[in-house]
Amino acid sequence: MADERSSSDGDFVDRFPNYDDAIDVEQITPDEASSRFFSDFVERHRPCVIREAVSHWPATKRWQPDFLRDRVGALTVGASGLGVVDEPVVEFSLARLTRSPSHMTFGEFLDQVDEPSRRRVQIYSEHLHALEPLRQDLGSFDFLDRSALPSRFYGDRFFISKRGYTDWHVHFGDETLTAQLTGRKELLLLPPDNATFSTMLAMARRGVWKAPRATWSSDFAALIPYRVVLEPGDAVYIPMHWWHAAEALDGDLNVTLAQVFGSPSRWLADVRLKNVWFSLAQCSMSSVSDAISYRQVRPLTRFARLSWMTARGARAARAANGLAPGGSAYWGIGTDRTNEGTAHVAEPRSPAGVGVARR
Ligand SMILES: O=C(O)CCC(=O)C(=O)O
Ligand SMILES: [Fe+2]
Repeated sequence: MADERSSSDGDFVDRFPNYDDAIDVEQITPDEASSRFFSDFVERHRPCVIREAVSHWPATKRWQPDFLRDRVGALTVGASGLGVVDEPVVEFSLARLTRSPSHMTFGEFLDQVDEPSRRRVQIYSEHLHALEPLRQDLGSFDFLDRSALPSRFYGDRFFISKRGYTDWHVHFGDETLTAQLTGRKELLLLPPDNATFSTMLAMARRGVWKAPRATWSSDFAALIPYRVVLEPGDAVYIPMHWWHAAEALDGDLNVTLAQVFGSPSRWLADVRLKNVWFSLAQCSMSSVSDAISYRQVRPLTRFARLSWMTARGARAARAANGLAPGGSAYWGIGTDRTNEGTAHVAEPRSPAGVGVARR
């Protein structure tokens, strides 16, 4: 079942239960996406991979080490709340907001990618402007007007690495289109049923990648993942509430750009609805920082404290990290949308387009 064209050389994803029986994520062409993306996937909460969705973006051809070194090698990457790390990362983890940065130039980062003794190195940016000089190398999705659908939590996220691994997590408030620009990336996904959610919640608290096989519960061992390998130019739709993990393959430079968009599913994250079992309380128990992803939900009194904590976390991180010297590139700890004062304030959203209902 697993995609024949690409065997994994991953350190992590292929250790997941039932990896060999993984179910292929359904694949469609960009043309098919124009007519089917919303009706067959978004509205049904089904992931899909749109092959060659962004292969017209110049980045998918140009963003190789020599080109990047030449164009942005001198950029200082305040290498993020994550720092330049060689451990797996967990998206939305509070740790990345508070860890001290290790500034380096992008060129120095590329040196580390080249360094054979360094198996894994990764940086993460929630700021599209981080690679501002190369912005013209990015484009849009033919089948989705993102401008009509204002982004929510961390609208644009770069994952740049050698063998980078993002541990299992779930997006509570966002739909994501994750586009592969350089190198291959393997993703596993799990559907959003109750059994999966409670099993994964327990595991993710500790870090799924850290759990030795001997400690797996029978519920965890029974999970069967969906799997996809992205080639440069492909994009995968990760529906809200689908747990996922991602690993960069092959040991070369790997660049992924994840972008979010709105959809009718957003009401599923609205904790004001009594029957929403993905409650903020449940979410906050998994990790306080997960609650950040709720900041577009109108603040409720009983959640004010949590919001305040996350706003404070963001402030502390900004103070600890400062802006990268010599530019506005601001790596790893957020976009202007995470600045203090806005972290817990929900902006009224303008009406969404593309057949998207507004609550
Ligand atoms: O590319 C990665 O490492 C993580 C991707 C991801 O989690 C996302 O796009 O939401
Ligand atoms: Fe994610």
